[in-house]
Amino acid sequence: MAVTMADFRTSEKSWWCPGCGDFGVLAALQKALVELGIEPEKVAVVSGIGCSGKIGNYINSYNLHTVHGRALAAAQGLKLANRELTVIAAGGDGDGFAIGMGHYMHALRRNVDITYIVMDNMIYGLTKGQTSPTSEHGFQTKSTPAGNVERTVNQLQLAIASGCGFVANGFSANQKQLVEIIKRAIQHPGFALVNTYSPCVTFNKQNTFDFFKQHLTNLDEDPTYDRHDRFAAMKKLMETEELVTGIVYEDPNSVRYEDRVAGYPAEGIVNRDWSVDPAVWQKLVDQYK
Ligand SMILES: Cc1ncc(C[n+]2csc(CCOP(=O)(O)OP(=O)(O)O)c2C)c(N)n1
Ligand code: SF4
Repeated sequence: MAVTMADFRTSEKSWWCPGCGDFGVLAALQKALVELGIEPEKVAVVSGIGCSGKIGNYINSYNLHTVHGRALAAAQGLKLANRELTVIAAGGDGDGFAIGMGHYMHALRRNVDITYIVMDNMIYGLTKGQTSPTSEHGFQTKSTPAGNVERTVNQLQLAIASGCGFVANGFSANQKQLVEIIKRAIQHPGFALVNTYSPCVTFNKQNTFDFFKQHLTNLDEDPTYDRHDRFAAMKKLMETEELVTGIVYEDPNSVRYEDRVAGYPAEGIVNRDWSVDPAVWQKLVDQYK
């Protein structure tokens, strides 16, 4: 029987503030999975810590809520052991580009076949509004009353520079486009980054839904834009200060980590026979008596 949106809903009451951009990202992910016809028991969502990290609670699938900044490490391991699962890593800009930055860099170059959805609100939501690595230069918060003195992380440029074969940017208010982006990201062979502008309506009064509506350039509206051209993608990101939506770069020749490791079992480690001969097991146990 075909999967429906109801299959991916949970009974958990949402913790998010009314109007939070993360609702749109959750709905887009559920819709993308439905449209791809993937069953809930074939999906694992691995999230980090933050308001965004709660996404796993609201989607009926396998869920792993990891510690801060470690979603990618856990998600890659999970995928390598369970090759038949669709693995989605998810979290915030703070989770991914501050404490998780080391893992982000290496996941980009490793190219394990997972989809990474970042709910980018340019602030730390859960801890009540401090600057994050994507906060604008000069952005005032309670902890930076004189304005953010640090420069922002260009996470999309970093992704392309590090060899990522699928780089997209969504906007949680543009459901139609976000669903298409996530579907394509899941189908992409290798690591797929879906950064998504997902406004925090409670703590970020600068980068609001209206701000993004006014400033975003939609790449789908430019028929001349070639998403397979890595240099053009980089140029576009620099010109727009990463305020774009759509698939920014897609490598048609991406080869997954799994396919670059000689002899890597196609069926996944979890499917191997792990049973142990009772006599061998007893011998092992006896060694520790
Ligand atoms: C090791 C560790 N350091 C710090 C924290 C505190 N902390 C929790 S969530 C968070 C940042 C959340 O911001 P972001 O990832 O942007 O997610 P959002 O809440 O905005 O969705 C921080 C610093 C923590 N939980 N664990
Ligand atoms: S604090 Fe911000 S990011 Fe967190 S749930 Fe509320 S609106 Fe969303």
